[in-house]
Amino acid sequence: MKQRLLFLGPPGAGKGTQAQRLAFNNHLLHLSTGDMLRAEVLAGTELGQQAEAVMARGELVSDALVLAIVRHRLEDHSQGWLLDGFPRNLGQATALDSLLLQLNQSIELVILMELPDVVLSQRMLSRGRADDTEAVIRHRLEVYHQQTAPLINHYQQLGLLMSVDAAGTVDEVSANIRLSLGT
Ligand code: B4P
Repeated sequence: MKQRLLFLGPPGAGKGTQAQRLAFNNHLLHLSTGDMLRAEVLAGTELGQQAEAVMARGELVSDALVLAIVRHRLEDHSQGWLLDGFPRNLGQATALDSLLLQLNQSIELVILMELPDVVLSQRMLSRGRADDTEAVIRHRLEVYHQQTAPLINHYQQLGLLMSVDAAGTVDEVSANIRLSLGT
């Protein structure tokens, strides 16, 4: 089993859902930038206050803020990890590459979860998180296609990308991932 993985894909594809399972079953550190940002918001920290309005609009929190959180967690952890929802643009991907170089680590696999926009919207609407209104969902999908989707090509060129069909039940998608990983 690979030890250093990224989960890439549009909002609502189930990255968080699947990353949590895979990390738990394989004793990997699960780092979700979305969860970490929501925890900061809940705790009312300065960082959380800065992130709250940006998340509510369906936009990306600043690279510097997100990087600070990830750096802190990776520096303290020398074993396997699974990054979920990070990087989300080319700037974050480049920053991650240099951080990993400093830590003498490298990405072993990028799992891309693929699902049509219409299904993504339905999933997010039924999830009902504060940032899951119709207008915000539409904007998050636009931001994904503009800023995050270029990472697909980036990791494909590096020979790290593995695509997985994210349609079906949670168990079916988990099975797709396990099959692709050969575990
Ligand atoms: P995230 O927390 O990363 O959330 P997400 O992309 O919306 O959802 P995910 O793909 O994880 O789907 P989930 O498992 O919940 O981001 C939230 C916000 O944080 C961003 O918009 C941004 O503002 C900010 N942010 C995060 N990272 C950032 C970064 N690096 N840089 C800048 N800003 C950042 O699944 C969705 C729903 O579908 C759930 O209800 C789930 O139960 C359901 N579901 C899952 N799998 C299913 C299945 N197979 N069938 C049916 N339902 C399913």
